[in-house]
Amino acid sequence: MPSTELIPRAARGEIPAIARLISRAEAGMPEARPALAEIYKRAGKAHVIGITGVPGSGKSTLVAALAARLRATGGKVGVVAVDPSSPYSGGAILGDRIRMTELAQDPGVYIRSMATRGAMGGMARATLDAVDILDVGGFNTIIIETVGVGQDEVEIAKASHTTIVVSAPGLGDEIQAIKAGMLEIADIHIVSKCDRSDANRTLTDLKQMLTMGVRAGVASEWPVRVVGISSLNGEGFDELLEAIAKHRAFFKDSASGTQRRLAIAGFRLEKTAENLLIERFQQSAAALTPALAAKLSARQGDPYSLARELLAASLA
Ligand SMILES: Nc1nc2c(ncn2[C@@H]2O[C@H](COP(=O)(O)OP(=O)(O)O)[C@@H](O)[C@H]2O)c(=O)[nH]1
Ligand SMILES: [Mg+2]
Repeated sequence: MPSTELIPRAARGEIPAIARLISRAEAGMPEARPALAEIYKRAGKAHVIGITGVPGSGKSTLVAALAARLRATGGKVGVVAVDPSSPYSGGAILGDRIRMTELAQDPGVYIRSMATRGAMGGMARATLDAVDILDVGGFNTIIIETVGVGQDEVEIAKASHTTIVVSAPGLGDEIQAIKAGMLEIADIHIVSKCDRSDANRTLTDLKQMLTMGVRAGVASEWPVRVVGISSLNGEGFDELLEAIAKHRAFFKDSASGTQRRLAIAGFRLEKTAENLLIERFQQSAAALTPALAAKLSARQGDPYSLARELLAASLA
């Protein structure tokens, strides 16, 4: 079925149509582009929450618990996981305290894992396309989970309305967010696994780190929140929901919200252009490379001038 014909079905919230559109976006199918362009025009209603943090910090468990809590408040919740190790299909998380099967059977919750191949802008482009598809499908809140290791992943989490960075006890002495440069991007910091006795230490360290940041002049209109949670026993989730609601309101009505929307649009534009550029280059390079490689190999030219030639010819 042509992608444009899937739009009305997706807009009615039909999961098979939504899933097919996301797959086509992920594959970068040129056929789907007019449909994705139309979807972009219709989207923009949902609140998008980006969640990142190092592997093992408890993101996926938290996302499942958060999705269940948000769902209980009424709206539909979509999850886009850019994390190949997400246990969403596993059935039970934390010894069945969070029943993924129950969540998975709820038509108001849709969880989708994105493949992390197709880098070079492709992943960010596809993830944000997926968010729009869910938005048009009537999902009121959309959570993007990315594993905070690569620059791209952290940037995707930043390309959301509310960015949450998760730190956990027991993963080393330091606050992990610092290493990956995630400390600055958070609107809300979460310390997960607060059922553990060493979580207090992580909370104190993180708060101290943030105070130092404020002293260094990194203050903003939004007072960054630090919330301790346990997905195991539900601790802290009321506070987390309240912080998210507050930031959502702030994002809607403030000058920094407007600025953030512009920054997201700029990021998205560049990532999409990057993706199209690389695709175009790879298509024509395949045909042009052999002749130029023969020249290079025979030392009838240097890598730089021949690369410039290749670039010029492939983008002509
Ligand atoms: N004690 C405790 N363990 C947790 C909690 N949340 C997650 N975990 C465990 O931490 C590990 C990593 O969780 P996961 O959600 O996959 O982390 P991710 O890699 O950041 O997505 C798993 O073994 C979880 O069972 C929690 O609230 N308390
Ligand atoms: Mg995960």
